[in-house]
Formats: sequence, C-alpha cells, structure tokens
Amino acid sequence: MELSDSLLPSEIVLSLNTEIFGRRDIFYFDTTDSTNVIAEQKGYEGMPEGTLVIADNQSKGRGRSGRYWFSPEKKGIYMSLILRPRLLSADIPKITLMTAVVAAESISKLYDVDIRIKWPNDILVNEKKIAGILTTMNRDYNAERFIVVGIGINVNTEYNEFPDEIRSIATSLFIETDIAAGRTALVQSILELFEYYYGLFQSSDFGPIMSKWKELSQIVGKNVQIDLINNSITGEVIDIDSKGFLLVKNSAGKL
Ligand code: BTX
Repeated sequence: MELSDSLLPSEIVLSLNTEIFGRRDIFYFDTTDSTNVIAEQKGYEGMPEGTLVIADNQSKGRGRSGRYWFSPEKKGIYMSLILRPRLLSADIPKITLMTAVVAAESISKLYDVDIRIKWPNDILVNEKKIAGILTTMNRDYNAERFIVVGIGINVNTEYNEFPDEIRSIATSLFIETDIAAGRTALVQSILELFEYYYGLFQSSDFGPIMSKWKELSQIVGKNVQIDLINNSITGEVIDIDSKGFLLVKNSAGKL
C-alpha cells in the first residue's frame, strides 16, 4: 500500500506489533511547537502510558538544557511518549539510556549505517548527530509521577538544509545512505523495540540493556573530555555504573 508522506496515526497502527506503545491515543500534528510540550500537557491531564504525540514539523523543537532541536517539515521524526513506570526514581535516568538503545537499534535494523551512542543520549553516524533524546520527569494533576521521552531523528534532511551552525555536526539517514527513507516504518520499529526493552527493564533488570548500550557506545577504555558548567574533566572511561553514570579515571588515577 502506498503510504502518505505524513506520519498519520492510521498508517502507524497498520501492522504495528505492540500492545501499549502506539495503542493508546496518538496525537498527530502537521505542525506544533514541541511534541514534548504537548506530551507534558497530556500527561498532566492524566493520559496513560503508551500515549504518543507525533508531528511532521516542530517550530520550537527542544533539546536538553534549553537547547533547540532543528525539526524541518516532513524531514524527520519528532515523537514523544508518555510513560508511567513502576521504577524507583534512581532508575529513571536509565530510561534515557534505554531509549538511546531503542533509537539506535531501530535505525540499524532498517538502514545500513554504523550507528554509535555517545553518552548519555546522542546517536551518531560517522561521528555526526543523527538523533537525540530528551527525557523529562513530571507530576500530573493528581501528583502522580510520569515521564515524557522525546525522540528526534534526522531522516530525509539534506546537507544544505541544516542551519550553518550545525551543518558540520549533524547528519541524516538520507545523507548517509542516499536513500529517501520511509518515516512510518521507522516509527513502528521504534514503538516495537521500545515496548520490548521497556518491558524487559521493568520485569527483570537493566543488565541486558546496559550490555547493548556499551556495545553501541564503544566508550569503555576511551579517553574523553567531559565539559561541566565551570570546568572540564579528562580521563579514561572505566565503566558505566549501575545507575547509568559514566565512571572516568583522571591522569592522577582518581575515579
Ligand atoms: P541536545 O541538547 O543533546 O542537542 C541539541 C543540540 O544539537 C543543539 O544545540 C544543536 O547544536 C544540535 N542540533 C539541533 N538540532 C539538531 C538536529 N536536528 N540534528 C543534529 N544536531 C542538532 C538532544 O538535545 C535532544 C533532542 C530531542 C528532540 C526531540 S524531537 C521530539 C521531542 N520534542 C522536542 O521538542 N524534543 C524532542
């Protein structure tokens, strides 16, 4: 069947193999400011886990710490999910690591690209950013905790379309493969893998997901520089701890 060039809910649910994610309400916008902002509103109103907010265009796509996410019309995937996890607060940051695994695997399942995760949530191809994840923790009108996880993926953006300041650090599936990719299939793949890993995370432990993350990040043993607000730390990455923190040893041997 010929799909439209929009991310229509009726097409996303066709042959979607999930029970929760994408199986609750799907709020589709041809354009909105930010799917995370909408999902935070919907979560506040009490919408259940699995609710999906998706847009073909974002006028104020958000990155972390007040940064922006360039979201050109019909060129990328801009989606946010509402979660109501049965997890300790200390485990919530791992949702971002898990989502990075989901996004990376969804892409590599469908496209022949060498995908890497850069701690904690950058998804890179050839050292350039192809996707990003933004997770926020919130309380609804009933004071119940909920999480919004936003995923942005550059799918068909062309090199010249990226704004000057990110052209050298950003890439898209189209740039990497020369193939104009179908966004709906990628959204379905994300929802299916999300449901699989989220179920695994909540029913057993984070171990298998952490192993996947390490495999995709190839960061252990690498020398890194971590820029903090007032200073930076350089050293060798020893491991990722059970909370999802990066363990770095500096030249003085201090962890
Ligand atoms: P981040 O803070 O890691 O990355 C933002 C930074 O990345 C920007 O400051 C800019 O330098 C660069 N950048 C901006 N847009 C792009 C792009 N399209 N591709 C590559 N690099 C870029 C990452 O934040 C989190 C992004 C989450 C985006 C999703 S989209 C759906 C949901 N809704 C929403 O508003 N945000 C999330």
